[in-house]
Amino acid sequence: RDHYDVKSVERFWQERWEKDALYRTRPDDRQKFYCLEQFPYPSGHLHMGHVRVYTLGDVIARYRRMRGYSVLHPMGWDAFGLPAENAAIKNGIPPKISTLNNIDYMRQQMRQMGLSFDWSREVTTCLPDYYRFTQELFLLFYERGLAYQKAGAVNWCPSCETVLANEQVEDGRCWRCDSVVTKRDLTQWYFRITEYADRLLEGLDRVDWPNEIKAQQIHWIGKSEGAEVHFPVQGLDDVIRVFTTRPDTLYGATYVVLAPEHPLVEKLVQNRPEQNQVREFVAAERVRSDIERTSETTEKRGVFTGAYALHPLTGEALPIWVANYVLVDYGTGAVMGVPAHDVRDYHYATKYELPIRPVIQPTDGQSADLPYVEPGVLINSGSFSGLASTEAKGAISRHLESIGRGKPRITYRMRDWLISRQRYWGAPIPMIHCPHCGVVPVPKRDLPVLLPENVVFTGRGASPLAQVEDWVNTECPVCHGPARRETDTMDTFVDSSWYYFRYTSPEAQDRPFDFEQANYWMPVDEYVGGKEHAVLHLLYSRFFTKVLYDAGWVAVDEPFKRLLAQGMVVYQGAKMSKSKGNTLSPEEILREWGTDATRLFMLFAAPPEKDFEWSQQGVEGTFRFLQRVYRLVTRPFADARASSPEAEERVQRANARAIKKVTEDLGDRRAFNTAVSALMELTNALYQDIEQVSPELRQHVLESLVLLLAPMAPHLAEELWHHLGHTESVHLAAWPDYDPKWLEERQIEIALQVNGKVRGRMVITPDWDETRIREEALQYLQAQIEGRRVVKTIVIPTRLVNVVVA
Ligand code: ANZ
Ligand code: ZN
Repeated sequence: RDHYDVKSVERFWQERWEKDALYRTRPDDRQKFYCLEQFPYPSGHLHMGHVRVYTLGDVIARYRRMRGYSVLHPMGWDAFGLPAENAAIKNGIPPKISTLNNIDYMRQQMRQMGLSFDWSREVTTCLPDYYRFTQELFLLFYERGLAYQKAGAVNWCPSCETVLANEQVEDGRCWRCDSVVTKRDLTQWYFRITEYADRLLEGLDRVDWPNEIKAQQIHWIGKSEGAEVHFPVQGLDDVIRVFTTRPDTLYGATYVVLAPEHPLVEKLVQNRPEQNQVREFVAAERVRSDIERTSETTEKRGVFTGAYALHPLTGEALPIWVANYVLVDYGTGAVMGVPAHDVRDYHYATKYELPIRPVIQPTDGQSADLPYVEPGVLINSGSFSGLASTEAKGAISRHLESIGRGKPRITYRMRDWLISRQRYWGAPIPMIHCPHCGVVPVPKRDLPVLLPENVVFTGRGASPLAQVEDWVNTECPVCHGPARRETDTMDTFVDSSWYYFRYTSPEAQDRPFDFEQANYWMPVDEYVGGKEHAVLHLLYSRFFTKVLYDAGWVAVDEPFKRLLAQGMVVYQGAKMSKSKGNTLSPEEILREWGTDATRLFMLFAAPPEKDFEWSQQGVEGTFRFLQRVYRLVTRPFADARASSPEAEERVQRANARAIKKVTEDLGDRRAFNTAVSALMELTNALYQDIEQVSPELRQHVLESLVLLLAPMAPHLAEELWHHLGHTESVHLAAWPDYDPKWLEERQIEIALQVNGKVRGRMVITPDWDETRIREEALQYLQAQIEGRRVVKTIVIPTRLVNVVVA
């Protein structure tokens, strides 16, 4: 046969691998390697992005297994979340049923891809045997003072009908549905991630991640060093505390601004003529989204409160304003206006005719255009005049501290993680509200707090759980009086913050995971996933791991040692999406080309971190390549022919080169695309010379071709491995090795003759074949044979070329 039947070969081996439980893992005394791909949300079908991530992870896992590592390569389902609940509102199918159906279908698709997962470790976050531990972890956070309830303005997605964490608001829009996010006042549960801000920054130095993602996390955490300055309110006991990164500009402050939501606003305006105007302004601004309020193009608006604050060093009375450009949840929610040196303040002061007072001058003494935002030398700043602004920052902060009117302060942009959701399909927050005892945790022995199933999905108002009376009404675990359950569920990002621990011991019953197993397998050595989770999942998981480390549960405080952030799958130049009508169905592609050709093309067409463009010709090309490999290995050989030492040397060299290249590319370089090219070169080289090598060498190099192919085209490799006479799986075989002598460049000088007379010499290396030697020699001798007819060219590869001319 010159064409192998892809479908039946692939199906045959998939069934066999499953039957033999080939990818089951147990800790042993080999070096471990934990290879993980982000688990999918069970939407119903795999998309091409999934096919790409799981292919990349699978290649890495298979390669490490063959290198002799004990490899953990698990898969599971991030199975809670809004889409299943929205579907229930639309079609009445309970989220649990639709989710489990989707999982069955997608698991089947993954099996068809021949992925080397250890399915005995499958984890499903929406099942009670998982979410009881999500709840237990919530209780751990609560015990450690890291879970708390707080009232305040929160992000609200009007279309998802739930609150969102700050990380889930992208440019003022909901990460899930793109609606503009508004604000609501609610009491919600938070995780105190801000307590870990510095450690989340520091830990980035110890992980091998793309700089781009590290930079996004650093920016998100947003550490800002400066000072808090206290401005006493004239006539009241209150003090306005402002946060500034430029205490050196303090003498240039000409007014003070509060955020519309600042708690002092109401008190300041009481019984003043300005009160109604201020209240109207505040009410109007509060309903605006942050995106509207802070966008560059939004006009800076504000109102005077009628009240004054006293400058902490000069005692001057400065007007207090309320303005839209000050955010309540950054710094202290109040700023000092320094129009001469801050762009926003400059526009604001110009608009409302507030004084502009320069206090920083360029070091060259030249006068600068305002606003002048660079560092310089202080002027008009009392005894601090003449100091450089960098020194003045510290000097003024220290002085403020010594007189009790301020102190150095660090502010972070990151906020605590808001984890309550007013939705059904998530892990219930295991807390009870008792009229006598207050908020009481559900005792561990009462976990899980099961999701009730008799629920009406309306999609309106509070959590659907609030309407299930016999679920909500419960007994207080402390006083045994009547009490009510918390009806919010947890953000699904809580579920995915610890699933990689669960994989290490999915059967653990008395705690979320077995500490010993976790310590054997963690950290994840290679994590493959998308860039879109840079400040969501990847930040939350690092936070969780640090908390577990502090609790003494695990020995690592960074979960993912190495991160491979794969690019997108594009088709006709655009990111694939349903709305663009340019989606590809993995089902059809896999049916038409088979798994191996699809995998190989994805690996070949682009380095993993770059976008990958799907093309029909591309996959056809890899399909043909695999057929060519099949024919090469399975063709009958006539052993009678004499072997040629030159051909054998070329084959040895081609083999050694390919092994070296593929080993490097599948290892630390992760350059799968060039690994595929190396296999193509080896295949070509073998086609040239395979007939002229000894049967032993032939068997040896065909085996190494098949071994190198195994991580990338696992089915064909398995088929060919058995064809070559093996009975064990190629995926348990050892990675091929080579003798480095075959990589040494050996140079040979050969004589160039015209009609038997030596006319020159040429240096070649042993990998040159006859065609190349002939062509280069003719080139070299061009002048000597010019104008004469070449009758024939005799090539003796190790010695000479003789050109016979008429
Ligand atoms: C006075 C000043 C003078 C400022 C100057 C800047 C330049 P980053 O780097 O982002 O931390 N600010 C403080 N809290 C704010 C809030 N809640 N909403 C809006 N703006 C706020 O920026 C810190 C600076 O942003 C602070 O320093 C403050 O303005 C402003 F020549 O104080 B500055
Ligand atoms: Zn009670």
